[in-house]
Amino acid sequence: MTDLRTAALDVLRTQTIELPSWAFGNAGTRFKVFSTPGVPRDPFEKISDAAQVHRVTGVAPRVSLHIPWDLVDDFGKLARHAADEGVSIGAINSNLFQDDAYKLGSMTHADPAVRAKAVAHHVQCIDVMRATGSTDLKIWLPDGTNYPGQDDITDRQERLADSLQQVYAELDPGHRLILEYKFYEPYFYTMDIPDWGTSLLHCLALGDQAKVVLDTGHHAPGTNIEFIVAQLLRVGRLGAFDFNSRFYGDDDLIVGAADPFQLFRIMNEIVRAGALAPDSGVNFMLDQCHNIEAKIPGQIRSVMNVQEATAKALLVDRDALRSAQRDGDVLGANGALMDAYNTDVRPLLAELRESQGLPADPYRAYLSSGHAEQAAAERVGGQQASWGA
Ligand code: PSV
Ligand code: MN
Ligand code: MN
Repeated sequence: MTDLRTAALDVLRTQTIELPSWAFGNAGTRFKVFSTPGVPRDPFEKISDAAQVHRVTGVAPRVSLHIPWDLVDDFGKLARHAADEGVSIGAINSNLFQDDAYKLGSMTHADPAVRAKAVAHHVQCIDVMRATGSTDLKIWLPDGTNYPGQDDITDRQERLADSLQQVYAELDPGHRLILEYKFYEPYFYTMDIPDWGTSLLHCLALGDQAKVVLDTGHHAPGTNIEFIVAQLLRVGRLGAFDFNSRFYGDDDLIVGAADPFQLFRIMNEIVRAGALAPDSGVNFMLDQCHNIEAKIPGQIRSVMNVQEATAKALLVDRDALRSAQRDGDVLGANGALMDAYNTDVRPLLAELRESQGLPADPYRAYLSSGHAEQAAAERVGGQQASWGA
């Protein structure tokens, strides 16, 4: 156990988690967006708030941007601001879901002029990557249809493949195109990238710089997500996670809140494959909205939940697990996993943080820092982020 603990601490020291800029603005559902005092008024303040999370956790050094939500005149200045705050710019998310032209599709649209507009938006995003030092272009394709017969399923795939190819051709050598899937919403009959298989097929056709993004909220209830993780890791195509949790649909709740055991099972596959290392090519991102809870503490809690699931996965006695599996010892093998899952890892994580000069409890440290009160006093008219933006 001591060796496992020491080895776990060594790996945990290298873990990083990327935060979404949109988690710091006001968010809501299509029914209501609640506003919170002190929310950021612009992308610069979103980055400053993300930096607060990094300051107390030490493991959240990057911030994903969403374009055009985070559009600024000078992206070099935004990147410098991030650096001054001790963080950097992570994935650049494109946005194909808030434009009237895309009602019947964007990259899949029957009209070549609409497809060209969608491709041009990605060229703009790649320019943002160049200006900010970002390496990941993240595409979630909201295209789909609502009624059988509305459009030709295969033609839409061909048009999508062509549009993606045009975007891919614009990437620089160090860039990646990471492609997300989602089984429903905003369309309800077909989505053009509904599942990991479709995303993977497009990535394989594009080339080595294309990888799949797995958003934990984007599957049918009951889907075995860790199986998908294992499969994508096998073929070197798991590019990133969008972590969140869900009870029903794409709820975007705090990761690990609804089903901490699922998060542990996912991280167990990651650890098994050695995919936690910073050079593994897997970007651990959050994609969440804090509709009713405080935003910075919500992100801190999310980061801590990922750390806890990771620590538990690192405590799995792999030798005992392997030998039980080899012996066909069903309950012994399951027990090896459950022993790790049932371990209280909070003391281990407190030890880790203190050894790095960080607060043992980042959540409490932030609450007592006075930052929230100060932001509420200084900022008036916070920006509405996410769906209503
Ligand atoms: C879509 O549901 C999604 O998961 C994509 O990643 C979007 O870009 C993001 O949510 C916005 O919150
Ligand atoms: Mn997502
Ligand atoms: Mn989503």
